[in-house]
Parts: sequence; C-alpha cells; structure tokens
Amino acid sequence: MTGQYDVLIKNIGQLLTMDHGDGPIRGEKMAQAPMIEKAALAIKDGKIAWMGKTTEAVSLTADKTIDAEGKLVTPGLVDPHTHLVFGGSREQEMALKQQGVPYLEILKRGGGILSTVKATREATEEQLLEKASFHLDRILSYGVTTMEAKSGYGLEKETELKQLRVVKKLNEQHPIDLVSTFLGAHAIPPEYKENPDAFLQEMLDLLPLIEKEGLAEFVDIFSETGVFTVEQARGYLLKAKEMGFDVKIHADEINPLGGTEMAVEVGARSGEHLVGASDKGIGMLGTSETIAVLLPGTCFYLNKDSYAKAREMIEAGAAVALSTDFNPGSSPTENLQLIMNLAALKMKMTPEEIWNSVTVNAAYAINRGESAGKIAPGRQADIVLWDVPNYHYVPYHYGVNHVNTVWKAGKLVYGKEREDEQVYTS
Ligand code: IZC
Ligand code: ZN
Repeated sequence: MTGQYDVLIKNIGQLLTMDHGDGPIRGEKMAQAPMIEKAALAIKDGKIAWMGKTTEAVSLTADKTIDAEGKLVTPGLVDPHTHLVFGGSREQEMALKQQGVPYLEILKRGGGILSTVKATREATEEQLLEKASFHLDRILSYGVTTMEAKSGYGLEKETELKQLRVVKKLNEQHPIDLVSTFLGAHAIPPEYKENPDAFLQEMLDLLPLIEKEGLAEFVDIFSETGVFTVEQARGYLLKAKEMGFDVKIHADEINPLGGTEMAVEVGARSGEHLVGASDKGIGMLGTSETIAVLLPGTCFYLNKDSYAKAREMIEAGAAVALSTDFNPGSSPTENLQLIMNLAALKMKMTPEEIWNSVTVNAAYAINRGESAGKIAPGRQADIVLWDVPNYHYVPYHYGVNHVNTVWKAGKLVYGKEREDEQVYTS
C-alpha cells in the first residue's frame, strides 16, 4: 500500500526548525533556536509536507516510516566559505609552521597559496573533479547540504575557469547544492609581483565570460598584508558589483587593515574572517546587511591567540555565520561540527547562536536564505538526523561525527539506513 507521504520521521526529541520568519538572524533572535519538541515530520516529492507533534501524526501513513528514537533533527547545515577545488596538498608545510614560520611568510617565499596554484594549474579538470568530489562526499557526511565553493588557485584565465567549471559540474552531479564564487584575486602571481593592479584588471576582464557561462554568483578578494590592499580591494569589488556580481571579502584575517569597514561600505553580502575587526568595524557590521562569516578553524590551525570577537559582534547586532574555510593551507578540514565546537570554546558563542550561524545566517551569506537553512512546510527537505539527545550536544562533544542520516531534497544521501533506500552514487 502506498502511503500519503514518501517518508515520515516520528519520535523526534527536538525538531530544530530554525524558522524565525524572514531575513538573517541578529540581536535577541540570535539567542533563540526555534523548535518543536516530541515532533514528527513528513516528506513528499522532495519537500516538507507536514510537521507537528508525534501525537498528531498517529494516523499519517508513509512509504517509509523512521523512528528517530528521541534524537535531534535539524535543517541540513550550510557551509558558506570553502576553497573546495584545488590540486595537491600542503602537509610538507607543517614542519615550517612548527618552526614558527608564519602563514604570510610561507606565502612570501612562494609556498602557501602559490604552491597550491602550481598544483592546480598542473591538474586536469577530471583530476580536480575527482578530488573535489571526494571532499564533497565527506562534507556531506558531516551534515552539510548547501555550501559555497571558491576558485582562486589559478590566478590566470584557464585555470580559474577550470576550477569554476568543476564547481558547476559538481553542482549538477552531487547532492550538495553549490554556490560558486570567483576568487581570482586570491594572491599576486609571481609574474605580476611588480604590477598587482594590472593583475586585478586581468581578473576583472574575465567577469563578462564568467557571467555568460553562469560560472559564479559572487566575486571575492583576499585583502591582506603582502596580498591586496584595502583600497585595491575596494576598487575591485565596486567594479565587480557594477558588472552585476554580489561581493564578498577575505578581510582582517591575519592583520587588522580596515577591511571590515570597507566590506560594509561597499555593501558586501559578507565579510569573512574579521579576526582583526576594529571596534568601529564591528559597530558598522551591527547596522548593516553585511553578514559576518567567522572561520575559527583558521585561528586554531594557525595557532593564533585571538579569535574573531563574536560576542561583541552579536551584541552590536551583527548577523553572524560560521564556516569551515575548508582549504589545503589554513584549514584542512571538512568538519563543520568541529567549527561549532571551536565557536563554543574559543568565541564563547551559545548553542543557539551557533545553530543560527550554521543554518539561516550561513544560507543568507550565500544568497540561499529563501531555500536553505530552515525546516518549514513547502521547503525543500534538506534534513539531518543526529545521534544526539538535544541541540546543545553537538557543540559540546567534539572531534567525532554525530550525523546519523542526511536527506537532500527528500532523498536519502548519507546514513546508516542507506541499504533500504535509493542510494546516491558518485
Ligand atoms: O590556500 O591558504 N587564507 N586563503 C586566504 C586561504 C587562507 C587559503 C589557502
Ligand atoms: Zn578563505
């Protein structure tokens, strides 16, 4: 007999809907995690068809009924800042790091980002696709169903386009929804060392083609000592905006240069890192639409003493999001749950603030606020069932994967019950 619904999940201890209504979450709402306790949820045709109390679900029928055994169910997580597509790896730089050679000094010596550029230029599109697909499967296993992916390891036309085409293909092939960002301005390539402005112009000249092929929605730039100045970044992003792109910026990651203020001034969708954000910059974030995407994995991995001032930002009224910054140099991890732990331990964020930061606000940071990061009737069913008793538990118990099952658009794409279902194969 066919049921009314495709899937019915009963006996959910806490169903974290994260549905606060419209818009990014800031102010008092950051302290709330909207949920239904003792809940049930039904999926039909890939969408959330019904949600309520388990006691109200007794007469509902479905092709497959799952007993959640009192565990947690949440929206699929959203990771709004990753460098997903790259060649090679940088484990050989670990010894330099241990000797105290700073991240920017490694870059200055031609390593760091530039060593990944070399490996990415040498890789074929198929090799990059296979490697990124491997990482993507792992990201999915940690509960992420929507994420951003940047280029930036080509620093010349063909390789940048190659990376962006890989993201486009993976978006079509893989269950995770990918949002693409052009980060051609990620470092100054050696051939332009004396003329960074000419390099930036060359990257801007690629935008019409990127737009025509639908290869990116966002344009990003790394503003940092030894990379691009805040003023170079401002000019670059304003031109990208004029050409119809939304913009993001890697700002105040290592040194405080005023990139946070500039992000707000140019109307960036998000400012990312913001470790060295000034008090003025934090105040400006609080009264702007620019989302503060914090990446504590990089501070941890680069062994920094200070982290982004999340508490001050939230108190100022900023919409805060969290991300892995998955990349081969400063944050080699696919595990967004570990970032949730670091947000709690190192930035003193509360569980409610953390969940808002990896769902609703992360989705708005990549222009997917209307389709990802929430559980609500009629929305695409991107859902995670966790092996934990409540939502406080995930930021608390660190270093392991708590995900039991992931559904993307109602389809089971990762989990212990995969044998019974149609399984995704890459
Ligand atoms: O490959 O090091 N910070 N870009 C800016 C990165 C980190 C990625 C990398
Ligand atoms: Zn980054």
